Amino acid sequence: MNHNGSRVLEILKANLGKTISGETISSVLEISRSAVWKQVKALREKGYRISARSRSGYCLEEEPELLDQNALAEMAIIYRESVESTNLVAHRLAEEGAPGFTTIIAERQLSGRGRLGRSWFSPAGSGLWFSVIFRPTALTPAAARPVTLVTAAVLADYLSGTFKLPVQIKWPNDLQVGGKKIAGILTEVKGDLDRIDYLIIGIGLNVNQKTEDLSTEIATVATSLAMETGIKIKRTELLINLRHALIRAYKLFEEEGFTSFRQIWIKNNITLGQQVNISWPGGSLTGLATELTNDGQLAIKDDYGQIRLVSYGEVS
Ligand code: BT5
Repeated sequence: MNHNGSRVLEILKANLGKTISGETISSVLEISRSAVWKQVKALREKGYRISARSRSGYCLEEEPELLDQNALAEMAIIYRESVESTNLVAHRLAEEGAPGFTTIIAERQLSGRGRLGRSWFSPAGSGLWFSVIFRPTALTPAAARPVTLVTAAVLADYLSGTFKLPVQIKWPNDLQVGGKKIAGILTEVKGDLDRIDYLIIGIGLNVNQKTEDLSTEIATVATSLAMETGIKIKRTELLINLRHALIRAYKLFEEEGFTSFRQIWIKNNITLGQQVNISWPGGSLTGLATELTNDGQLAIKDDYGQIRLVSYGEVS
């Protein structure tokens, strides 16, 4: 943050919850009103919740809950204030030789990625946008496939237990509460058909967003932990705990396979037993989702009573 930025912030903090005019700030700091506005915009991008009213002025509504860089450094988690996508940074680090379980978190992503070229909204000050590098040594690409389901199972189990929320998995990688998306997973792989070089597991979890923070595109389909629990959550602590749970899970998955996670996935899912339509680039299928196989495929009983296995796609 530049000098003017920290001075504007200082004044807003000293007046927490109160509106102070742009004119006052500008005369105290001896900078122009447009310079004040510029700093306010920059602070907002960092995650400070500052309201602006055209006649009366600016108000820092509450102390922001920003990621604690020192605590993250102590846990060897790589922090960036703003990146295009943590998955992209993770790819770069992995190419440079970063060890397995290297984790990168950003306060904000400028072009957060979903699957199939979709985008992931990642504003500052509200979510956990992070990626973990996983370097399995004993897994073939085929055997590693369920890693996204393992991630979903661990997240659902951890979040339901910790926040007493019905966090449910929609096959394969959506986490929802009450039918609204709270988290998504994007797994990317580098390797060839026989061998994995590394996997990047990217997780986006909405934490402290309020209803008014959700951009219009996702306002009706998304939710956050704070919206569901009514409490403001310490993201740094949540990240450290989640990462711990995930790393333990990846080690176990590599040693023992998908079986124990399959049970957890099944316990927390909303897809099995439903009539579903699954689509993927180039095809689609309608039927009853009857089972999750040992290797993470979804078994669909189609209208002719035939069982078909699907390992990738979109459920509706
Ligand atoms: C996903 O894709 O759900 C995977 C999202 C992974 C995001 C993480 S953040 C850290 C890492 N770095 C990245 O660049 N990405 C990963 P998909 O199933 O394709 O869902 C995308 C759809 O979810 C969008 O088209 C929107 O409808 C919706 N969406 C976008 N942002 C959202 C948000 N913040 N909360 C809820 N839904 C959202």
